[in-house]
Amino acid sequence: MRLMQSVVLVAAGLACAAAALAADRELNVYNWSDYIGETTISDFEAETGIKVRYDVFDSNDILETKLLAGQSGYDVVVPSGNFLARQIQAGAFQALDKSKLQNFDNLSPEIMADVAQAWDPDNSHGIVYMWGTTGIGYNVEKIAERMPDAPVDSLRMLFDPEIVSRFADCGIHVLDAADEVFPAALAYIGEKPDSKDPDVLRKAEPVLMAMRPHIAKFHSSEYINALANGDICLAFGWSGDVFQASDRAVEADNGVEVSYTIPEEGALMWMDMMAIPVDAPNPEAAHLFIDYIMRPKVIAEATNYVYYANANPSSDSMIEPEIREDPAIYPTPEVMQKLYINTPYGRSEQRLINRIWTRVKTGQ
Ligand code: N2P
Repeated sequence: MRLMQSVVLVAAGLACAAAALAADRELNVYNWSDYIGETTISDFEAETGIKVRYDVFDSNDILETKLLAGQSGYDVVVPSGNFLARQIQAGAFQALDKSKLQNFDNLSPEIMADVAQAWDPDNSHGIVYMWGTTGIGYNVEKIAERMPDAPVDSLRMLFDPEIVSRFADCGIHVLDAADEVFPAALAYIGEKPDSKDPDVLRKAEPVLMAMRPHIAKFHSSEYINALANGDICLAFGWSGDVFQASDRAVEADNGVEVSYTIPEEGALMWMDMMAIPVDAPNPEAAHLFIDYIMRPKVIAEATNYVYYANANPSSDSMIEPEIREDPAIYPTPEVMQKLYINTPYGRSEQRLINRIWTRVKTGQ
């Protein structure tokens, strides 16, 4: 009898150890869609033997809902800086163990200092994965047909009803990201884009409502294929996504030409940060992955594939010159002057934004 019991106990112990080992060899990553190199994940798996479960989202709000509910099951997540800041406050992340991040010093000290100042004091919770701008993507031919002198590098394309109405028939998408569209509407009327003043925030509503009847869809990822296929002619979207649309059209050889501009009134410069949830099942593998991402070759390949800038100057020499030298991807100091960042809304401001945004999207 005793012998039987010990056999059962030993067997159970072995099963537990095997399960723990399997968990050690698994990594759960939650990243933006269309936002990683072609072989980044498979290369990491081949090198480490760690199996990656890779899920995607297209909205900070969706990521935030999962994170704040807890037990997301993810080891690595990628919120934008403004969301990271308030999620740190909410205790959603563990501090990074820098002793496990040998490649941390590859990151630009200037960019990391900006990040520390704006969102993540001491850079204790996140590393910059990639960054970009929010601007205007358009179908060159369809816009020119409808308005030969269209102000393609101005927010008037979206917020001037006389102008935006001319493109409604060929299809317009706008990001479903209130924290990016409100600052743009405020920039358009000459207000501070990152304003937290409720009276100023309310001024965005009529601007957005005037645009609303002409918008086919508020969505944050469908516009890539829609632009590439010629199904829409205008999008308020993310820089690299628009370049990917242009690339897909070239590959399809369908005669569609897609272009991107940073509006002259200013544009949001956002940064997406890799961080480790406080309840991550496998923080060890998360650190391995984040360190791997900061290798110059790995991040250069990702930048080359998705057309987003990274914060790792040691990767510069491996980036395609057409990307590294494009001021819409790596802005020159002159373009940089036009860019602004955003910081988190407080609770009551967020409620106000949500209410207005729902009205805008439903058109009521
Ligand atoms: C990638 C989207 C870029 C992230 N499809 C925007 N923060």
